[in-house]
Amino acid sequence: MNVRRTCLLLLSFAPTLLLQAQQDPLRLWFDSPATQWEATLPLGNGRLGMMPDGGITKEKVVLNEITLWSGSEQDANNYEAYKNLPAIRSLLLEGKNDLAQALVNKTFVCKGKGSGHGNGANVPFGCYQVLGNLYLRFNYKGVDSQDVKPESYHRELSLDDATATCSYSVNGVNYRREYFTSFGDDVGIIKLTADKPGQLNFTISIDRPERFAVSTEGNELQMAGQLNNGTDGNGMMYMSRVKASAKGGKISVEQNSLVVKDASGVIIYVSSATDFRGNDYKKQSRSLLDAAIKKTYAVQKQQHVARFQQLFGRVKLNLGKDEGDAKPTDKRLLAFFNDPVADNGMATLYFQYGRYLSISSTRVGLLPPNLQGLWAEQVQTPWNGDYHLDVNVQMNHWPLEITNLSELNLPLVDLVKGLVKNGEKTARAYYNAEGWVAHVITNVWGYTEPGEDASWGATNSGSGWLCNNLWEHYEFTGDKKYLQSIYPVLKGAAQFYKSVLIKDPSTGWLVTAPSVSPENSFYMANGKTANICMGPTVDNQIIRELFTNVITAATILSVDETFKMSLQENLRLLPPPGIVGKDGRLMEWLEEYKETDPKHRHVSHLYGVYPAPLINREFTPELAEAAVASLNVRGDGGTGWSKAYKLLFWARLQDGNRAYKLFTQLLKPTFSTGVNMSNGGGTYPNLFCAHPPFQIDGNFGGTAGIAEMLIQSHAGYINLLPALPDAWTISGEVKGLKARGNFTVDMSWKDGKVTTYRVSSPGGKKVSVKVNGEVIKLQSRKGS
Ligand code: FUC
Repeated sequence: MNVRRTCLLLLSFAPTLLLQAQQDPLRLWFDSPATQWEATLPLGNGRLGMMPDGGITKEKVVLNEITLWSGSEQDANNYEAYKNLPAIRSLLLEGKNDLAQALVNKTFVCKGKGSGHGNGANVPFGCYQVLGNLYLRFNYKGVDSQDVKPESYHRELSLDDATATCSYSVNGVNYRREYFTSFGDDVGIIKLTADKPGQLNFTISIDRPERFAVSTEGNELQMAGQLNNGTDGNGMMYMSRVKASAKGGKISVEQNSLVVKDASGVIIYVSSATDFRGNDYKKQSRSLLDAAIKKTYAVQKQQHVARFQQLFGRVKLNLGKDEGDAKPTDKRLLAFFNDPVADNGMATLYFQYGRYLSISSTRVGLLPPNLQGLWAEQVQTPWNGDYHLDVNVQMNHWPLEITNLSELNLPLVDLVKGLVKNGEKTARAYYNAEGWVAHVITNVWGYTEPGEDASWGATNSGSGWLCNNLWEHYEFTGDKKYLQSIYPVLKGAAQFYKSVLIKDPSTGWLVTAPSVSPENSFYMANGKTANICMGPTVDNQIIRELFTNVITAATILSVDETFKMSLQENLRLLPPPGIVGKDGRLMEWLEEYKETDPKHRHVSHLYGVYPAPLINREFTPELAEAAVASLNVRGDGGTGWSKAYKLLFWARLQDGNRAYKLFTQLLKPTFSTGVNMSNGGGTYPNLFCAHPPFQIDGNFGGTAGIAEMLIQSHAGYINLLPALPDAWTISGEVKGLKARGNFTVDMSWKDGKVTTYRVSSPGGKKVSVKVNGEVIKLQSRKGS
């Protein structure tokens, strides 16, 4: 039977064959407690996070709450800055980029303390912070604490039901703990059991590194405090309440701890809230706790799992050869690095872990995942745990549409909508321009100003790049109401770029000035170096894409005819999506500067390859070749996110084996947490991505990359297996991936060829699918 006939058959008979795509279980597991935070197990329900280390005499559970930020709203705009714009531009036009940079640094950066150079916990920019640490200190009857020798230790995070466990035995008693951050009643829950009566003896306490007070009220443990707002000290307020119920034995209060004596089962509830956006945090933490305690554990757990699986269960993946789970995850990671082809299940696990982390770290109506998703163990989180806009927060959202978690893009959409008002002020202050702009960083307080140093802080394509994420949500869903809601945001961003573009005298093209190619620098003719330039490729691509999307949106919504025409006019005057240099590479800047670091981790001039569909094998084969040349010179090194980005580029360039190589590099085992800007990357024992330090973008970029190896839909048709690496050819199945136009795709393959596939869409509509090299036009099946 040929594939085409198979497909028609599938379209009419809805086979069940494809529904069994995944092998179970999906889990991380270890045979000892965690010895570093990056080996603990991340739980999260989009608001609350818990990371238990599974300790035997002392357990530490790091707690998080996605809104817990220091800092406060500020106005860091320099309202005089625009007066310096003509002088900065003149210097750029004269080729004096170093002098232009000096002037930018003097007159065109933020006012005040900016982001605190990435250490903003005590300045108005603020920092995403750890909420607290919950400690359980155990006594084992008849055994001195230093003599406790656990047997049969097992620690596990099940991705299928978003629950962690640990179990072991001491002195013939079997102990078990089960932890989850409930998607039901929105509290953290830990259930402890011993299989012999009266064997649970431990204390429960809570603290955080600073700004906290612990008290008790009845048998409830409370921790409350107020973070620094960066001005008068009176910033965000928070509260955590801890309560426990015991089977057998008794719970009492001693010196700000709960003391459990002689119990055989205990359930601990942790309820936390902040006053972010005026929330009544005391009331919220109270009512959530009260509601949770009333429910039986079984009901609570069942609701938790059911709600989580509504999202998680949408995609199944099987890449064949999957025996790696027999080893603990840290050992499996090492084995995979040494012999990747022996364990295709590692890619399945990494892929589904990325989806798990997305579901756990954001929630519709709240905040998008930050640099560490939801999980932070410090007060001064690296880079403030903020939202970096020159790749990082965007990458955090790249897997969402294609892996069928579309609604989790909405918190980012809300965040971006919230930037417009401040972004308008920034546009006026620095460029005397219309519309709105965001530079390179933002926070929960709506920061849009440049950073405090030109070398990284002058990127003004942050707002444009964010618009790509907003647009992709429309491309995948086709939701016109949504398009209407984001149209003013896209239009405002386009207005900004339209009003700041200037004519490059040597080419006549309209370009940005000043700007930078994130965060790279180059040699000038006089031997000096600079970052500040005119019309870096990334800006040209972002603006081209944005103008095109606004024109499309205005046409769909039948609005803004005149504005649309003016953008069309502008589009003709923009630089092309890529320019090939003398060395065959895609040029990073308008001029063929020599970069100071040819292996720089940022590769933003390939934005047109991914995420934008401007440069690819289908439409611009010469530019695609130039992108290949650029990537070869850049090399396969870099930070975690940089490797993930390169994996995505290679997938889009349809080189599955090179994409796979980057995937294996991304999974290089590491324990190192010190900042490494150029030659780091890797994966911690708990499969968190290492910049280093831990930064979650690499996890999400890697997840998106695996999906792009299996399916792409940017070229007007759905391309099945566009970049399948040799390692995955033997056989595989995937169910539930999404393609642009709101199509859901299931398929299976053997020997690198698609054998069965099914494409469905809510209304059932025409679609083109490229299967085994042939583009076929089909009527898609009607289905949800
Ligand atoms: C950008 C990157 C760094 C890091 C930081 C959070 O500035 O250049 O590598 O990821 O964001």
